Amino acid sequence: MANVIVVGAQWGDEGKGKITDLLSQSADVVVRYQGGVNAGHTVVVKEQTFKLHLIPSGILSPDTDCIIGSGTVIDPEVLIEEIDQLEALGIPTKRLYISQKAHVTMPYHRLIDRASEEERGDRKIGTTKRGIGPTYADKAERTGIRIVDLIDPESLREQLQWAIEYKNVILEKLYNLPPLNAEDAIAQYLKYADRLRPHVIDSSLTIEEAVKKRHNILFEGAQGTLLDLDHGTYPYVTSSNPIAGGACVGAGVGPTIVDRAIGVAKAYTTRVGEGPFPTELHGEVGEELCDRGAEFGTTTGRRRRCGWFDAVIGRYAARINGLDCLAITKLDVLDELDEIQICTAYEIDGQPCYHLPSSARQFAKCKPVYKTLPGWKRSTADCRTLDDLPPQALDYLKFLAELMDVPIAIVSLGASRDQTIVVE
Ligand code: 2SA
Ligand code: MG
Repeated sequence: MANVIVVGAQWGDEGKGKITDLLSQSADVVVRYQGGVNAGHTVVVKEQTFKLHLIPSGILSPDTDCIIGSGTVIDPEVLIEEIDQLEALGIPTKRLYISQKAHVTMPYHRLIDRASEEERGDRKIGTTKRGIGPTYADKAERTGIRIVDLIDPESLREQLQWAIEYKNVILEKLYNLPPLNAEDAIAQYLKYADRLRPHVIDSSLTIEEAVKKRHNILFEGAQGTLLDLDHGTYPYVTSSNPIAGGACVGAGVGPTIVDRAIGVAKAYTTRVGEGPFPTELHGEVGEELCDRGAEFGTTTGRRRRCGWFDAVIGRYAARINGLDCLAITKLDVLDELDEIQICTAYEIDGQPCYHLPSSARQFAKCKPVYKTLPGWKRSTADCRTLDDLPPQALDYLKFLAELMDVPIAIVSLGASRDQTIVVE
């Protein structure tokens, strides 16, 4: 296995949770390196469904250490709920560790996320309203409160007192919202701190020890390449770096310890939130993909927009992440279709375009150029090797890998662990 980064190759929800869960069975350590409770992973084990937002899905493997890395933002209330939910189902959380350097989402972050989205009107991002952007904005503005401060009562008291005075001005003057009570917030976060303190570590030290012992480390990305703050479809992005490069920053390791980057992509495309989406389907086929794929947000329940596989984006993800191989998920969702389309290039004002444009205005003008392939009209849910697949499904996968110039290592055909083809 070695040290591997699992990264979303599209706009998130590619099924990284399932792939991480599979790979974490041979991992000693799983590190989540960015994002916060905006993420949502659904993992199904023995007919039990787990919805995880912050805790890496590796927690389901009993011998795996799970680290929530320094590049993440942590909403303690949600994290504690998640811990309680797992414990109630008999899944131990003793091996869950939290980086001292991760930033803490505060009540004002959630309020500001919600209020600023409303204020933006037509220019809204379609955020999850979980306070992610404002938490990262404070980190960059250097007014953030980190886990190391949360668990130090004096530090928390002093910093939160000041932060709430400062944020109350914004809440009242800018958004016309009632002020927050600092004492109430401090009391609440002191309680959260008591719950989380046993899990807090200096994570880069722990990871270094694992590297020295030649343990297998899996770096788990949330969201996806196209939602990356620097390399995604800005401004319709999240406020962190889901790309493979983000793993080094967000885990606190050097690039030399990473062996491989695996890109996870759905056999079609989805997007939740605002922003251009060239291959989006508005008619019956889009509805069918959404229904068959159960395309609803794990965190917000929002219906995801659905469309054909976009190889321009795929090639871009291969480049930005330096992908070694691919995990293609939800192939079974295409089982009933007569024909399947793949976007091989775009056209902008009648001119061909083979690379993702950086300008949001140009991207909004992109019209997909499609190649149509025949469907296979047969269930793939029980296929366990490539040879079991209908020839049309195999051709579809081959074409997709060729367009992206990345080999396929894993194909997923359903939510359960066993509905998987591992390509030898
Ligand atoms: P935010 O809340 O500031 O990160 O939102 C900014 C953009 O990032 C998108 N985003 C996501 N896209 C897909 N999946 C995500 N996680 C949840 C899920 C989303 C949900 O697994 O389904 O439940 O709605 C996720 N998180 C952030 C978001 O839609 C904005 O476009
Ligand atoms: Mg998700």
